[in-house]
Amino acid sequence: MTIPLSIAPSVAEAIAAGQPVVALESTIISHGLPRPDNLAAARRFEALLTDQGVTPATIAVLDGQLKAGLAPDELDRIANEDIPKLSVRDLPVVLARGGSGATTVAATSYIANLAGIRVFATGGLGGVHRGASETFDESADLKVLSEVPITVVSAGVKSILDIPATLERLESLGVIVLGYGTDKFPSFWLTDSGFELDWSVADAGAVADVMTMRDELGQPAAILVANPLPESDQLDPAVHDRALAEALRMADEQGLSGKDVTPFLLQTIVGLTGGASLAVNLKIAENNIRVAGEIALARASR
Ligand code: PSU
Ligand code: MN
Repeated sequence: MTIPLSIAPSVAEAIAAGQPVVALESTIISHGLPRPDNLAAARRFEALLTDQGVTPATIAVLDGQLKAGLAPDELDRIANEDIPKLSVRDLPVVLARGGSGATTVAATSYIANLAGIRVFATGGLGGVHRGASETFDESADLKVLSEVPITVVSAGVKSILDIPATLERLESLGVIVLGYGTDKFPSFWLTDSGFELDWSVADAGAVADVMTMRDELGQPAAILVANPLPESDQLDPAVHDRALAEALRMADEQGLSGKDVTPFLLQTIVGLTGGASLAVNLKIAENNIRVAGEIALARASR
Protein backbone atom coordinates (compact mmCIF):
# COMPACT_ATOMS: atom_id res chain seq x y z
CA MET A 1 0.00 0.00 0.00
CA THR A 2 1.24 3.49 -0.79
CA ILE A 3 1.29 6.41 1.67
CA PRO A 4 -2.10 8.21 1.67
CA LEU A 5 -0.54 11.51 0.63
CA SER A 6 -2.55 13.90 -1.54
CA ILE A 7 -0.54 16.73 -3.09
CA ALA A 8 -2.61 19.57 -4.58
CA PRO A 9 -2.11 19.92 -8.37
CA SER A 10 -0.63 23.45 -8.02
CA VAL A 11 1.90 22.16 -5.48
CA ALA A 12 2.81 19.05 -7.48
CA GLU A 13 3.34 21.15 -10.62
CA ALA A 14 5.53 23.68 -8.81
CA ILE A 15 7.68 20.95 -7.23
CA ALA A 16 8.08 19.13 -10.56
CA ALA A 17 9.15 22.39 -12.25
CA GLY A 18 11.60 23.36 -9.49
CA GLN A 19 9.47 26.39 -8.63
CA PRO A 20 9.38 27.72 -5.04
CA VAL A 21 6.86 26.21 -2.61
CA VAL A 22 6.31 27.07 1.07
CA ALA A 23 4.43 24.84 3.52
CA LEU A 24 2.07 26.41 6.07
CA GLU A 25 0.77 24.73 9.22
CA SER A 26 -2.89 24.27 10.07
CA THR A 27 -2.79 24.21 13.89
CA ILE A 28 -2.39 27.98 13.95
CA ILE A 29 -5.63 28.20 11.92
CA SER A 30 -7.66 25.59 13.80
CA HIS A 31 -6.37 26.17 17.33
CA GLY A 32 -4.23 29.32 17.35
CA LEU A 33 -6.58 31.92 15.88
CA PRO A 34 -10.23 32.47 16.82
CA ARG A 35 -13.17 32.08 14.43
CA PRO A 36 -14.35 33.68 12.24
CA ASP A 37 -11.19 35.67 11.46
CA ASN A 38 -9.06 32.53 11.19
CA LEU A 39 -10.35 31.69 7.70
CA ALA A 40 -9.53 35.17 6.39
CA ALA A 41 -6.07 34.85 7.95
CA ALA A 42 -5.50 31.44 6.34
CA ARG A 43 -6.46 32.88 2.95
CA ARG A 44 -4.25 35.92 3.47
CA PHE A 45 -1.27 33.72 4.41
CA GLU A 46 -1.62 31.88 1.12
CA ALA A 47 -2.13 35.11 -0.86
CA LEU A 48 1.07 36.61 0.55
CA LEU A 49 3.01 33.73 -0.99
CA THR A 50 1.12 33.79 -4.27
CA ASP A 51 1.91 37.53 -4.55
CA GLN A 52 5.61 36.70 -4.15
CA GLY A 53 5.42 34.13 -6.95
CA VAL A 54 5.60 31.25 -4.46
CA THR A 55 3.11 28.35 -4.32
CA PRO A 56 1.52 27.92 -0.87
CA ALA A 57 0.94 24.43 0.53
CA THR A 58 -1.16 24.47 3.69
CA ILE A 59 -0.73 21.09 5.36
CA ALA A 60 -3.46 19.15 7.21
CA VAL A 61 -5.08 15.72 7.45
CA LEU A 62 -8.52 15.36 5.89
CA ASP A 63 -10.64 12.20 5.70
CA GLY A 64 -7.70 9.85 6.14
CA GLN A 65 -5.40 11.66 3.69
CA LEU A 66 -2.22 13.62 4.40
CA LYS A 67 -2.77 16.83 2.45
CA ALA A 68 -0.07 19.09 1.01
CA GLY A 69 -1.98 22.06 -0.38
CA LEU A 70 -5.66 22.63 0.27
CA ALA A 71 -8.51 23.56 -2.07
CA PRO A 72 -10.61 26.56 -0.92
CA ASP A 73 -13.34 24.34 0.59
CA GLU A 74 -10.68 22.34 2.45
CA LEU A 75 -9.16 25.51 3.91
CA ASP A 76 -12.68 26.38 5.08
CA ARG A 77 -12.94 22.99 6.79
CA ILE A 78 -9.78 23.37 8.84
CA ALA A 79 -10.89 26.84 9.91
CA ASN A 80 -14.44 25.88 10.87
CA GLU A 81 -14.60 22.19 11.82
CA ASP A 82 -13.68 21.05 15.31
CA ILE A 83 -10.68 18.95 14.46
CA PRO A 84 -7.93 17.69 16.78
CA LYS A 85 -4.37 18.98 16.93
CA LEU A 86 -2.08 16.30 15.47
CA SER A 87 1.58 15.72 16.10
CA VAL A 88 3.58 13.08 14.24
CA ARG A 89 2.64 10.17 16.49
CA ASP A 90 -1.06 10.88 15.94
CA LEU A 91 -0.84 10.53 12.16
CA PRO A 92 -1.01 6.70 11.88
CA VAL A 93 -3.99 6.57 14.24
CA VAL A 94 -5.96 9.24 12.41
CA LEU A 95 -5.13 7.81 8.98
CA ALA A 96 -6.17 4.34 10.13
CA ARG A 97 -9.62 5.59 11.07
CA GLY A 98 -10.04 7.94 8.12
CA GLY A 99 -10.09 11.03 10.31
CA SER A 100 -9.05 14.66 10.01
CA GLY A 101 -6.92 17.05 12.01
CA ALA A 102 -4.76 20.14 12.11
CA THR A 103 -1.00 19.62 12.01
CA THR A 104 1.55 21.01 14.47
CA VAL A 105 5.01 22.15 13.44
CA ALA A 106 6.19 18.54 13.94
CA ALA A 107 3.48 16.96 11.79
CA THR A 108 3.58 19.74 9.19
CA SER A 109 7.36 19.35 8.80
CA TYR A 110 6.99 15.60 8.48
CA ILE A 111 4.26 15.77 5.81
CA ALA A 112 5.92 18.63 3.90
CA ASN A 113 9.11 16.56 3.72
CA LEU A 114 7.19 13.53 2.42
CA ALA A 115 5.74 15.81 -0.27
CA GLY A 116 9.20 17.16 -1.22
CA ILE A 117 8.69 20.68 0.19
CA ARG A 118 11.82 22.20 1.72
CA VAL A 119 10.67 25.47 3.32
CA PHE A 120 7.98 26.01 5.95
CA ALA A 121 6.64 29.16 7.65
CA THR A 122 5.05 28.84 11.07
CA GLY A 123 3.72 31.10 13.77
CA GLY A 124 5.20 29.53 16.86
CA LEU A 125 7.40 26.53 17.37
CA GLY A 126 6.85 24.29 20.39
CA GLY A 127 9.69 23.79 22.85
CA VAL A 128 10.62 22.95 26.41
CA HIS A 129 7.95 24.02 28.90
CA ARG A 130 8.75 25.72 32.16
CA GLY A 131 9.00 23.08 34.87
CA ALA A 132 9.94 20.43 32.29
CA SER A 133 12.59 19.00 34.59
CA GLU A 134 9.66 17.63 36.60
CA THR A 135 6.88 17.26 34.03
CA PHE A 136 9.02 16.18 31.01
CA ASP A 137 6.80 18.46 28.90
CA GLU A 138 8.88 19.07 25.81
CA SER A 139 7.17 19.52 22.44
CA ALA A 140 7.65 16.74 19.89
CA ASP A 141 8.42 19.61 17.51
CA LEU A 142 12.02 19.56 18.74
CA LYS A 143 12.61 15.84 18.23
CA VAL A 144 10.98 15.87 14.80
CA LEU A 145 13.12 18.84 13.72
CA SER A 146 16.17 16.71 14.50
CA GLU A 147 14.94 14.15 11.96
CA VAL A 148 13.44 16.16 9.11
CA PRO A 149 15.65 18.23 6.80
CA ILE A 150 13.32 21.18 6.36
CA THR A 151 13.88 24.90 6.84
CA VAL A 152 11.40 26.37 9.33
CA VAL A 153 10.92 30.12 9.75
CA SER A 154 9.68 31.04 13.23
CA ALA A 155 9.90 34.12 15.48
CA GLY A 156 11.79 31.98 18.00
CA VAL A 157 9.60 30.42 20.65
CA LYS A 158 7.09 31.98 22.98
CA SER A 159 7.98 33.17 26.42
CA ILE A 160 5.37 30.72 27.78
CA LEU A 161 8.25 28.22 27.34
CA ASP A 162 11.64 27.83 29.00
CA ILE A 163 13.70 29.60 26.32
CA PRO A 164 17.26 28.74 27.44
CA ALA A 165 16.28 25.07 27.92
CA THR A 166 14.72 25.06 24.44
CA LEU A 167 17.94 26.46 22.96
CA GLU A 168 19.96 23.79 24.79
CA ARG A 169 17.75 21.02 23.42
CA LEU A 170 17.98 22.42 19.87
CA GLU A 171 21.75 22.27 20.27
CA SER A 172 21.72 18.67 21.58
CA LEU A 173 19.40 17.61 18.77
CA GLY A 174 21.63 19.08 16.06
CA VAL A 175 19.05 21.56 14.79
CA ILE A 176 20.79 24.42 12.99
CA VAL A 177 19.61 27.78 14.38
CA LEU A 178 20.16 30.94 12.34
CA GLY A 179 19.23 34.43 13.52
CA TYR A 180 17.72 36.27 10.58
CA GLY A 181 19.37 39.69 10.66
CA THR A 182 19.97 39.29 14.41
CA ASP A 183 22.24 37.48 16.84
CA LYS A 184 19.55 37.37 19.52
CA PHE A 185 16.88 34.68 19.76
CA PRO A 186 13.44 36.33 19.47
CA SER A 187 10.70 35.35 21.91
CA PHE A 188 7.78 35.57 19.52
CA TRP A 189 5.83 38.61 20.76
CA LEU A 190 9.10 40.28 21.76
CA THR A 191 11.93 41.06 19.35
CA ASP A 192 14.70 39.91 21.67
CA SER A 193 14.55 37.22 24.38
CA GLY A 194 17.97 38.31 25.64
CA PHE A 195 19.51 34.96 24.65
CA GLU A 196 22.41 34.98 22.18
CA LEU A 197 22.64 32.85 19.05
CA ASP A 198 25.85 31.43 17.62
CA TRP A 199 25.00 32.30 14.03
CA SER A 200 23.33 35.15 12.24
CA VAL A 201 22.52 35.41 8.51
CA ALA A 202 21.90 38.61 6.60
CA ASP A 203 19.45 37.46 3.96
CA ALA A 204 17.54 34.65 2.26
CA GLY A 205 20.45 33.78 -0.01
CA ALA A 206 22.60 33.04 3.02
CA VAL A 207 19.94 30.64 4.35
CA ALA A 208 19.79 28.90 0.95
CA ASP A 209 23.59 28.50 1.07
CA VAL A 210 23.36 26.79 4.46
CA MET A 211 20.58 24.51 3.13
CA THR A 212 22.85 23.46 0.28
CA MET A 213 25.75 22.65 2.62
CA ARG A 214 23.51 20.79 5.08
CA ASP A 215 22.29 18.67 2.15
CA GLU A 216 25.87 18.08 0.94
CA LEU A 217 26.80 16.79 4.38
CA GLY A 218 23.65 14.68 4.55
CA GLN A 219 22.73 16.03 7.97
CA PRO A 220 19.25 14.89 9.01
CA ALA A 221 18.17 17.89 11.08
CA ALA A 222 16.18 20.98 10.23
CA ILE A 223 17.32 24.58 9.94
CA LEU A 224 15.41 26.90 12.27
CA VAL A 225 15.42 30.47 10.96
CA ALA A 226 14.74 32.74 13.94
CA ASN A 227 13.05 35.77 12.42
CA PRO A 228 12.24 38.59 14.87
CA LEU A 229 9.53 41.20 14.48
CA PRO A 230 10.88 44.74 14.24
CA GLU A 231 10.84 46.35 17.69
CA SER A 232 8.20 48.86 16.57
CA ASP A 233 5.78 45.96 16.00
CA GLN A 234 6.42 43.96 19.18
CA LEU A 235 3.96 43.59 22.06
CA ASP A 236 4.45 46.17 24.82
CA PRO A 237 6.93 44.36 27.12
CA ALA A 238 5.13 45.47 30.31
CA VAL A 239 1.77 44.18 28.99
CA HIS A 240 3.52 41.02 27.90
CA ASP A 241 5.15 40.32 31.25
CA ARG A 242 1.94 40.84 33.22
CA ALA A 243 -0.18 38.63 30.94
CA LEU A 244 2.45 35.90 30.88
CA ALA A 245 2.73 35.70 34.65
CA GLU A 246 -1.04 35.54 35.06
CA ALA A 247 -1.55 32.89 32.33
CA LEU A 248 1.16 30.66 33.81
CA ARG A 249 -0.43 30.99 37.23
CA MET A 250 -3.87 30.00 35.84
CA ALA A 251 -2.48 26.96 33.97
CA ASP A 252 -0.78 25.83 37.14
CA GLU A 253 -3.93 26.34 39.20
CA GLN A 254 -5.97 24.25 36.73
CA GLY A 255 -3.34 21.51 36.73
CA LEU A 256 -3.22 21.34 32.92
CA SER A 257 -0.92 18.90 31.18
CA GLY A 258 -0.16 17.38 27.78
CA LYS A 259 -1.26 18.90 24.50
CA ASP A 260 -3.80 21.20 26.17
CA VAL A 261 -1.15 23.37 27.80
CA THR A 262 -0.03 25.35 24.75
CA PRO A 263 -3.51 26.28 23.41
CA PHE A 264 -4.67 27.22 26.93
CA LEU A 265 -1.75 29.58 27.53
CA LEU A 266 -2.11 31.18 24.11
CA GLN A 267 -5.86 31.77 24.44
CA THR A 268 -5.54 33.08 27.97
CA ILE A 269 -2.88 35.57 26.92
CA VAL A 270 -5.11 36.84 24.08
CA GLY A 271 -7.81 37.57 26.66
CA LEU A 272 -5.43 39.14 29.17
CA THR A 273 -3.87 41.46 26.58
CA GLY A 274 -7.28 42.55 25.23
CA GLY A 275 -6.49 41.03 21.85
CA ALA A 276 -3.15 42.85 21.47
CA SER A 277 -1.21 39.57 21.47
CA LEU A 278 -3.41 38.30 18.65
CA ALA A 279 -2.71 41.30 16.43
CA VAL A 280 1.02 40.80 17.01
CA ASN A 281 0.58 37.07 16.34
CA LEU A 282 -0.80 37.80 12.87
CA LYS A 283 2.06 40.21 12.09
CA ILE A 284 4.54 37.53 13.13
CA ALA A 285 2.96 34.87 10.93
CA GLU A 286 2.98 37.26 7.99
CA ASN A 287 6.58 38.33 8.62
CA ASN A 288 7.65 34.68 8.72
CA ILE A 289 5.74 33.83 5.56
CA ARG A 290 7.43 36.69 3.69
CA VAL A 291 10.90 35.49 4.75
CA ALA A 292 10.06 31.85 3.98
CA GLY A 293 8.92 32.96 0.51
CA GLU A 294 12.23 34.77 -0.03
CA ILE A 295 14.19 31.69 1.08
CA ALA A 296 12.19 29.43 -1.26
CA LEU A 297 12.80 31.89 -4.12
CA ALA A 298 16.54 32.06 -3.36
CA ARG A 299 16.76 28.27 -3.28
CA ALA A 300 14.80 27.83 -6.51
CA SER A 301 17.17 30.23 -8.29
CA ARG A 302 20.25 28.08 -7.46
N1 PSU B 1 3.13 27.87 19.81
C1 PSU B 1 2.54 28.95 19.35
N2 PSU B 1 1.48 28.88 18.51
C2 PSU B 1 1.01 27.67 18.11
C3 PSU B 1 1.67 26.51 18.59
C4 PSU B 1 2.71 26.63 19.41
O1 PSU B 1 2.98 30.02 19.68
O2 PSU B 1 0.04 27.60 17.36
C5 PSU B 1 1.23 25.18 18.09
C6 PSU B 1 2.12 24.76 16.91
O3 PSU B 1 1.35 24.00 16.01
C7 PSU B 1 3.17 23.88 17.57
C8 PSU B 1 2.33 23.22 18.67
O4 PSU B 1 3.76 22.95 16.71
O5 PSU B 1 1.43 24.22 19.13
C9 PSU B 1 3.17 22.69 19.80
O6 PSU B 1 2.34 22.06 20.72
P1 PSU B 1 2.92 21.12 21.87
O7 PSU B 1 3.60 22.06 22.80
O8 PSU B 1 1.72 20.46 22.45
O9 PSU B 1 3.85 20.18 21.18
MN1 MN C 1 3.59 19.17 25.50
